[in-house]
Parts: sequence; C-alpha cells; structure tokens
Amino acid sequence: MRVTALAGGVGGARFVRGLLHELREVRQDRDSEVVVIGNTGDDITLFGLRICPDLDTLLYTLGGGVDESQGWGRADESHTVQQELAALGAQPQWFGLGDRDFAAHIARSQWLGQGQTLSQVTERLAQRWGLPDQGVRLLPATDTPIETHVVIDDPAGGEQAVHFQQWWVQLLAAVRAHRFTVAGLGQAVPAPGVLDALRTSDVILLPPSNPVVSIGIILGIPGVRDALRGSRAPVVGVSPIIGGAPVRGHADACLAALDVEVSATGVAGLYADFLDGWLVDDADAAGAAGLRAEVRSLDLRMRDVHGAARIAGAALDLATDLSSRRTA
Ligand code: FO1
Repeated sequence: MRVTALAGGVGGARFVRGLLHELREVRQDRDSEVVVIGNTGDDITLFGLRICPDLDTLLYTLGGGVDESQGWGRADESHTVQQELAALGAQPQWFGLGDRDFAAHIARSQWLGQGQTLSQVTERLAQRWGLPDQGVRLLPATDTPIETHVVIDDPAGGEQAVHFQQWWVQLLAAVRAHRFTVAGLGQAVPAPGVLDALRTSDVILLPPSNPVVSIGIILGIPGVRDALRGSRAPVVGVSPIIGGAPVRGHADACLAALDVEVSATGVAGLYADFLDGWLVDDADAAGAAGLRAEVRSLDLRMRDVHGAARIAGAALDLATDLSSRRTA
C-alpha cells in the first residue's frame, strides 16, 4: 500500500509519526510506502541562510531529534551562536535558532548554493535522520522558493505584508490578518514525485495541520488540487479544530482571515471538492452532519505517539472502508 500525507508543522509531524508507528509497530506492516509532502510556504531566509521550518519539524520529529516540549527545533539545544549574533547586532532576534538547528540551515544553504534542488537537499537531510529506514520519503511540496506573507494593517495607514514567520512568531498572530499571499506561487511547480504520489497512492491523508497556511499552501501549488480531485485514492482528513478551537497554534486567526468558521465543519468546507472522509473529535460529532465526506468521530487528542497512532489507524480504516465501497 502507498500512503501519502500532506503535512505542515507540529501537528502534521506528530500525526505522521503516529502513522508510521501504527503501520510499522501496531500493524507490523513494513512494506507500505509512506510519502510525506511537506509545506514550504513557512520557509524564510535569515542571516543569509535558508530555513525550512515545516520540513525541519518533520525531519526532527520523525528522526527522534525534536524538542518535544516545543514540537519544533532540536532537543538538547544551545543558543551560543544566536547570543553572539545578538551581541553583534545581527537582526532579527525574534526567531529562535539553536546551534544544532543552525547546522541544518548552513548545510542546506551550502547545497542550495551549489545548485542542488530543495528536494535533493531534503533527501540528504532525511538520510541523516534515518527516514529511508522507516520507509518514509519526505518531499518538499515544491522546489520553487515560495513564501507565505500576511497582509496586516500598516500603522502609518493602509496595509503591509509581513513574512508569515514574523506574524506567527513575533506578532503571535495577534495582529488581524486581512489575507495571505504566497510570493513565488505563480512560478511554483510541484516537486519531483509529488503529483506521482498523489496519483498512485492507495490512501491520501490530511493530518491536523493548519488548513490555511500549511495544507492550504500545498493545495495552492499549481496541479496539486487537481491531482487530489482526480485521485482514485480516498482522501481522508483529520480535523485540526476541536470544539471550536485549534488544538495548537493559531489556525483560528488564519481561518478568521478567510471568514471561515472555526470549526471541524468549517475546515472540511475548505477541502470539500476532494474530501472523502473526515475525522472529527467526539465533541464535534453532532455539528459535522451534512458533509459529502463520510464523517467519523473519536478522541482527536494526540497526547503521545500512541494517541497519534490510534487516530492515524482510524483514518486508514476509514480510507479502507471507502475504497472497498468504491470497488464493490
Ligand atoms: N516558533 C516560535 O513560536 N518561536 C520561534 O522562535 C520559532 C523558531 C523556529 C525555528 C526553526 C523552526 O524550524 C521552527 C521555529 N518555530 C518557532 C516554529 C515555526 O514558526 C512553526 O513551527 C511553523 O513555521 C508553523 O507551522
């Protein structure tokens, strides 16, 4: 079986870790291929280095090197370089970069500078984190540099666009976002293997990542949404909203910018043209009626890898049931 997941930051990475645990440990399935298509709209260039937060969060989480308390960045981290950068007056200082994390950005920037693609760079980083041994391939959504920007009010009047990370980290997403734009999206093409994975998978999963700035950006890359619409595989998603609030992060502020209701049903509406199955928390079971997608409810709290595996297993089961109905 080939399973493809579109993933963003912390929630997506934890879900994919659960998916691999469910397949490899619980179901003893070591043959199924897992392809993860990672969001690159969060990417940012700082101190002359290309930083890919969602890809790194997936690498560190799946590779066992993530700081579990944050969900991003490295465990056992130190910040000597950043402190020295601050002493030198290098800006900005609002984005926390640890010494181990810097090594990934230096290597990535060196390899990109030598003409390697982001896919090739990501494959080398995935090797370091043992992803091939887990039977998982991590593909950037696109090798074309893109960046999500957030349009907010300009204190001097009118509007201004800031990088997503500045809005998310420095402004804590507390400044109202009017809309999101993605620099470079018009020239973006899906990275090698992305469309093939969507077209040949047996199951396509949407983890509980941010539907606007993570999954939404991947969907915006020309060709991706059409591939999902035309896929023979059932597309099963997991709601990132429980009881009207995001499990983590600022998905509510992102949905508000799109005038979308902060609810499991509101998010399902963003995927309505291709979604076949939708997992909602028990708290949202009643409200999720009326969707074209088949809805199932369960406890969506991913407290640990076992909780994530349970949810991933429910998504796989729903996909299997949908497939068997199609072939019947
Ligand atoms: N998130 C924060 O809230 N504060 C930070 O200083 C921060 C630094 C950072 C550095 C590297 C990295 O890979 C992620 C980092 N994040 C930080 C998380 C990041 O903003 C989000 O995980 C994603 O971009 C949104 O999914």
